[in-house]
Amino acid sequence: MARLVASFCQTGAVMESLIVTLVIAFVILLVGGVTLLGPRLRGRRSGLSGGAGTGVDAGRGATGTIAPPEPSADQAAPAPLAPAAEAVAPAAPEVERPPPSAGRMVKLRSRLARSQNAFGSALLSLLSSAKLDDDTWEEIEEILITADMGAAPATQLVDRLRTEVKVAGTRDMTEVKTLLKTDLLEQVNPDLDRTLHTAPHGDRPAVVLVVGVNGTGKTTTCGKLARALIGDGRTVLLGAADTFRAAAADQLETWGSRVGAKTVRADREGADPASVAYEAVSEGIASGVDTVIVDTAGRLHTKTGLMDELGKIKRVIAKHGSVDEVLLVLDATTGQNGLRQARVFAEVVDITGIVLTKLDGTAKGGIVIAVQRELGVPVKLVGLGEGADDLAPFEPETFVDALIG
Ligand SMILES: Nc1nc2c(ncn2[C@@H]2O[C@H](COP(=O)(O)OP(=O)(O)OP(=O)(O)O)[C@@H](O)[C@H]2O)c(=O)[nH]1
Ligand SMILES: [Mg+2]
Repeated sequence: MARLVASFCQTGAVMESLIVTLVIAFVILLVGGVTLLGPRLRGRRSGLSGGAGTGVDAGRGATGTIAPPEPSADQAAPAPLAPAAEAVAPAAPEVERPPPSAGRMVKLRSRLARSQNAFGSALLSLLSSAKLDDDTWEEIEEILITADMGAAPATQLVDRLRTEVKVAGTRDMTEVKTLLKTDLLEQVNPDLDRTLHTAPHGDRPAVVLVVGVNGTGKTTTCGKLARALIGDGRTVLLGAADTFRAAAADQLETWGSRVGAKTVRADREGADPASVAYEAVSEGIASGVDTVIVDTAGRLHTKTGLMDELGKIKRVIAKHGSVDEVLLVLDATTGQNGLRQARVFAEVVDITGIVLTKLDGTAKGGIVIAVQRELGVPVKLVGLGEGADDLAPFEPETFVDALIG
């Protein structure tokens, strides 16, 4: 019995030490497991909560690289939040600073020279031909007419040049070229007053009304003109009196927002254009801008409708004071059609200046001469491309130089 008890006691001690060993092994395993798994779990958590799922985070999780120590409380808050806040904030629209308008035509001269090259070189090659007889002079006249100069000015110019060449008794090309330039310049009429009246009258802004048929470039011209004026140091407000399509007001607003000019527009399509124009001038007065530019619609179902509308716009704006400029926008590529349009507009509104657009895309620069004669109104601005700053004050000398080279 005593031997049985002793053996039992011995087995109990062995069991006890076995249990203690097992408990120690279990604790070691538990601690080791937590230490190994901890970084992995933390790594995955940072990728998900960051939301960005950056390659760096994903890589950490995948490779099980030990995560950097958690930042202390005072470091934690601002550092990761700052870039996130920057990314969420809406980007403020960037307001451009357009270049001033002076000297633009000289800068854009190459556009003009490119498109008018055929005209100039054809004239010069005829003038340099061995025999300057009746047929040659007739051909010269034809070239001038083809360039949309108009029959009467073309005949006048040829008659004059013919006499001058005869009197001078010269066939020297430099001299003949000078004579041609002088005669062309006279037809373009450098003495016309081409001042664009955009300066405010005391506390009232100058008002510029832009008219013309659809597609000629009215809205583009309003936008380019606003840029040019702002480039010259003026403040401008735009009035979207083309209420035919909401897209027309959007187009104008886009131009304005690029240079920080506000656009007054109707709250619905088909609103009364005259009241939008009136509102624009009222707001221009209230906000103290220098110039208000009003864009109008070019398409109406009937000619009478369009003309009545323009007449009304002008009358309504005039309640605030005078309208300083009524600019008729003509597409230089439309030739005789453009002249017909000019006549119709001139019957309804007193046009004070012509904007000839798309002169970069036609060899028919003679339209400058024809339209000035037709309306007795000067070309004040020319469009020489689709770029934002491709609108230039018209300079007769630069124009003729570009034509003849
Ligand atoms: N190449 C060239 N394109 C021009 C010039 N001026 C305007 N355009 C283009 O002519 C097209 C018509 O211009 P808009 O300003 O929309 O014409 P709009 O007279 O306002 O037309 P509606 O609003 O439909 O009556 C646009 O594609 C302009 O980029 C220019 O001087 N040269
Ligand atoms: Mg338009």
